[in-house]
Amino acid sequence: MSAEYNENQIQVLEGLEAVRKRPGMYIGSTSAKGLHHLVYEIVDNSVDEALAGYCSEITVKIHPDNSISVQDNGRGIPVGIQQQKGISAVEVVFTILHAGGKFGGGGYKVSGGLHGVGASVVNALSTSLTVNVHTDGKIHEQHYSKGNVLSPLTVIGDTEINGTYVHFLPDAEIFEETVFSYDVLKQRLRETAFLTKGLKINLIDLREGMEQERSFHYEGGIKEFVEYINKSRQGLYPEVFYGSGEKDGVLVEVAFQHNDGYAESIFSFVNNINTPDGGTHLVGFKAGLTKTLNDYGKKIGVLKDADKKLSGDDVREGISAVISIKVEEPQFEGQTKAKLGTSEAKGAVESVLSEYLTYFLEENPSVAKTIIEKGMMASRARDAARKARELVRRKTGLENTRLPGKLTDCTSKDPTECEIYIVEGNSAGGSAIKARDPKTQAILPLKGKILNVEKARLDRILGSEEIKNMITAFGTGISEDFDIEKLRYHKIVIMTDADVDGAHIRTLLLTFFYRYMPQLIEDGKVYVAQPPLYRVEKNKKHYYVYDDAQLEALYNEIGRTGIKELQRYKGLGEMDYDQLRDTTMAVEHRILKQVDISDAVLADQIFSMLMGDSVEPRREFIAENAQYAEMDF
Ligand code: TSJ
Repeated sequence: MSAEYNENQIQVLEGLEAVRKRPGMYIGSTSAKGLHHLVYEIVDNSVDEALAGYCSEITVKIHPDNSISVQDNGRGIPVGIQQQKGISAVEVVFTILHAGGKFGGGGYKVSGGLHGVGASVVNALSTSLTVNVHTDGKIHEQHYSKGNVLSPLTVIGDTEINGTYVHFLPDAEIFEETVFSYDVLKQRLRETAFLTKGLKINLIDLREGMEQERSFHYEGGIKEFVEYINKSRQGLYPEVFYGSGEKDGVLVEVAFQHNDGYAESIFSFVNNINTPDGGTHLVGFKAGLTKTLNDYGKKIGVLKDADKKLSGDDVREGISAVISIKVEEPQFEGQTKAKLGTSEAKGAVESVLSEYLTYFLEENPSVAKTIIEKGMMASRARDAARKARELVRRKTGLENTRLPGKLTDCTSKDPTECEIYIVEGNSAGGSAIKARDPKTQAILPLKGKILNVEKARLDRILGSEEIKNMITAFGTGISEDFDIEKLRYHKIVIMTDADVDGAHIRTLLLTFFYRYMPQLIEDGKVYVAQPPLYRVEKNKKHYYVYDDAQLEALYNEIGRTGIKELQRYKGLGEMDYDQLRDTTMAVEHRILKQVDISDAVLADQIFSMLMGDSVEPRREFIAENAQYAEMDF
């Protein structure tokens, strides 16, 4: 190793040591989420190359040792010496913090992970990383470990292709989870492919017994994304609207199609990053849609009177839409940086949408009429719902705080320490009442299945006894009336049986929260209790086991012989109340899973696929996503 390399090494350690010390600051967490983030950081570099027009295919492989390789057919990271640092651009990319992609002339960096930190962070957090650059007929290779340079960039052979290949093994000392999920990567890579029209992305799992592969390639881009979102629903018209353009340095793409449902599914992205909290681009979309449709309705004479104007909610009933913008230095706001603040984005999206939509409506008058009529129906239904809500409010005291008879409330009145357990069935409700801490834990039993809210409008939903009980117990109201400040319990815990019915009820509840009290989920107030699946007894010791993998692990630990008892709990009702307390409810022992819809696309897919009317996509979806068949969020 040459003297220069020793010097480099010191420099490297200075920068990347910080990454190894506080990985969470750079990749969000060291959980499975952070682990998968590494892949996106690398893939985003290839996506940039595709956006610059030089790359058409990316292949991601999960290797048998849970390492990942990413290969593209772009120009290859420049191998020449970079003036400023005196080392190759390749080495800059992998050893200098924040250097990812921002060198050389030409293409600007538009893609990037949530934290936008790039390849050097992945390098710092990998026990080994190898890069191969195929360019000008030569293969150049360099090896690293934990951010350190192990060898100089070396020509190792000849090649006829161009591109970059990166292979890395995440450091098991850094990550709590080191096993990649094919399904998680699949979901994200599909989304990336939708957002990058024409780019082909392959995902290949090479792990033994898990061999599978998928390829995503959408010539229609976000237009096909909208078709995908609407796959399980009935489109109101055959065409998907699409518009694209540039204004004030903001590249805009929008696509939408209405379906015969009532829910609004709008997904927005900035530089290929999902913005679940929306922001200025979403505001621009909503404004443009409402205005353009009202203007058109007025022009054709159906929305003449001022009182017939459609509201934003009316024109968005049953809409599935994707907004994708690209802007050079996006400003993000809010706690989780998931909301776009860039002010030019509003005007840019609004003007691109208005221009293309006006033209689209003129060209497709029958589609235009369908959309306007849907909006008018929504408007009438909203009036009816308002009246129904007022009626319900008066009749049931949704507004005053008369609590439902079925609720066994806790004694504390401090919402921050209060929890409500929503329990499947009256008998389990009885055990839960005995198992709870009466000071902080309230119990609300649910009778059977609640109404499927995806298939009903608000007036009918509010007719359901189970739903009314929940709303009054929570104290928040719903939809436009929802007020999180009034929430009486800061933890809402869904506790259902560990079987298919339990999973169904859980999904129905989550659908209801997602559609009518989304802030509950956004603010992390909703949890799923994890009752054990088995109780194992051996040598007078007993063990609670939460899944089959854990059972296998326990057998490996204590052996299979001499087991006195193996009880499989089919439902909460089979547990004694003290077992229920010790395993599932007692704060010091229980496992609660916080419900998280940051991956809104996935959540929406699950809800609509599992709830919607179309049987075939549902069957297909369940077959493809076995873990969601158990509806495990
Ligand atoms: F960053 C990285 F190392 F993680 C990485 C980068 C990983 C992978 C799989 C691919 C890439 C990558 C980088 N693919 N393509 C590129 N392209 C460039 O770096 C590049 C090439 C040429 C020019 C130029 O101006 O001539 C500019 C750039 C940014």
